[in-house]
Amino acid sequence: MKKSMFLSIAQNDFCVVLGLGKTGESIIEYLDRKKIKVCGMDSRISPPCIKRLKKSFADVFYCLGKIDDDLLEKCSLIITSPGFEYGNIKKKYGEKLISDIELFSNEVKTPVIAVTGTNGKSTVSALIKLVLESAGFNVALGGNFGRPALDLLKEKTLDYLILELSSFQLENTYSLQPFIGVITNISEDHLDRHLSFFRYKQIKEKLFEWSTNIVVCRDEQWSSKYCEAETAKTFSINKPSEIGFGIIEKCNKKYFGFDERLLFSVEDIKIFGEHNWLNVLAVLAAVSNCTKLDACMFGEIKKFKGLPHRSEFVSKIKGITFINDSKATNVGAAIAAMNSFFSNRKGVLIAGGLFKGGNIWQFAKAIEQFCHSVVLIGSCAEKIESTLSDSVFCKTASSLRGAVQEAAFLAKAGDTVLLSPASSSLDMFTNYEQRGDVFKQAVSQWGQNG
Ligand code: UMA
Ligand code: ADP
Repeated sequence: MKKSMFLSIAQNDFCVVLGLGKTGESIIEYLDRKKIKVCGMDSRISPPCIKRLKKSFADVFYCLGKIDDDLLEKCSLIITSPGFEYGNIKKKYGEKLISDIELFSNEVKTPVIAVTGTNGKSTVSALIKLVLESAGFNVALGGNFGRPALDLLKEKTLDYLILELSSFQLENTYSLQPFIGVITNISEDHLDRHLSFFRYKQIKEKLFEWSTNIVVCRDEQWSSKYCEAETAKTFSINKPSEIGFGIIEKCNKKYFGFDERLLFSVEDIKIFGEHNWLNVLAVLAAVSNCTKLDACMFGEIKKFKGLPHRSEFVSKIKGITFINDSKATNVGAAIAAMNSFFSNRKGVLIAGGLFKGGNIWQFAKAIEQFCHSVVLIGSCAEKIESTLSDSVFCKTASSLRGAVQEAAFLAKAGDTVLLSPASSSLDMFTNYEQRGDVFKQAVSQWGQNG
């Protein structure tokens, strides 16, 4: 069912905006432009954007440090930020609860390329942007990538709008109709909030129901029914099927390919690991819906060095390579990284943090397969440790700096030390960026002091 509740808001009604971070700020700005009365609400006494909000939107009523049920009851519409954990509010007021993406969907005129999935969203979104720009298209990128979707509506004369979407942003969205919907992959994540994998997967899959064209991975268990669709462009780590993108092996070399055609060698790209081959294939499949693929676009993909904190090379010191994969906040991402960096030689993993749910046994099995040692940090350290057998040497550390010291001590020349936590950073850091930065500083300090 599609909802356009926003369109029926009367002049004297008011809306409640839940969460006063970046998204909340963009919603208030949008509603202010529409001259709609707003109450901004946040469970925090001093949410991140409050000073700027009070200055720019002095007429707005701000309810801070609590969630006021009376106001929720009286308002005509509740617009929620992705990070706001609404729990019972959804049960009680679900009929009038929407996301910022729903507001965006009611207004956007530019064709949208929507990218979701458990891992690879940001890499795929950033690459689609670069490739389309190299072909002369005017594009903007936002959503979970950082710039709130409503902010993107200010951009004029765009050919495409690329929207990275998290499950939180898809959840209370009903009217989005993307020109292209991409799902990179689906594995267990955010189970602390969605409670079951079934529910999480269902939310992600909604994107395909809404999209005119879809880009789908053939290697996923859930995806076969979508691969058959006429509107589908498919990709796989295996040989391309009749209609799809894939990896072709010829004379012991591997190539990105489409049907029988070789496009370019996997060795030509700078981003590391087979998971990034899949990301490149998803980008090629998505862009092929907009225009004919050409050598200039391939050149752009080859040049791309990757985003910070994703399988990022930090340095090689005393023969030990250090990789920062702080953005790997779930089990699937960390396994993909281990598979990339440790498949030829076992290494040292630094993992742990705030566990969001997922298959911890599968994680332990991968650690045993790929690592000779692991250093654990954060609130889930003990939980991970208890699942590991004696086949892997395990240490815990009380800080990431300490973990780097331990890992460097355990590594031999020729080894790789990989930070790929499989957990969110929020028990020890402000965000994954801060965690990655601390890792890089600790590595550099170890290099100086030994
Ligand atoms: N919070 C409270 N009380 C409130 C409201 C929020 O404590 O009343 C806390 C939440 O627990 C949350 C934090 O505040 O941890 C931020 O929540 P928010 O929705 O206000 O965050 P924004 O600043 O608006 O940023 C959000 C996305 N954040 C989340 O989904 C947690 C950003 O994605 C996104 O870039 C931005 O909107 C613009 O669209 C970040 C993210 O971590 C990168 N996303 C998760 C991920 O990628 O795994 C989903
Ligand atoms: P997202 O935006 O979905 O979090 P990113 O592109 O930021 O994805 O990558 C986050 C992490 O996920 C990377 O650091 C890497 O460990 C892992 N990753 C990236 N692409 C894939 C993929 N296609 N499959 C599995 N894991 C991936």
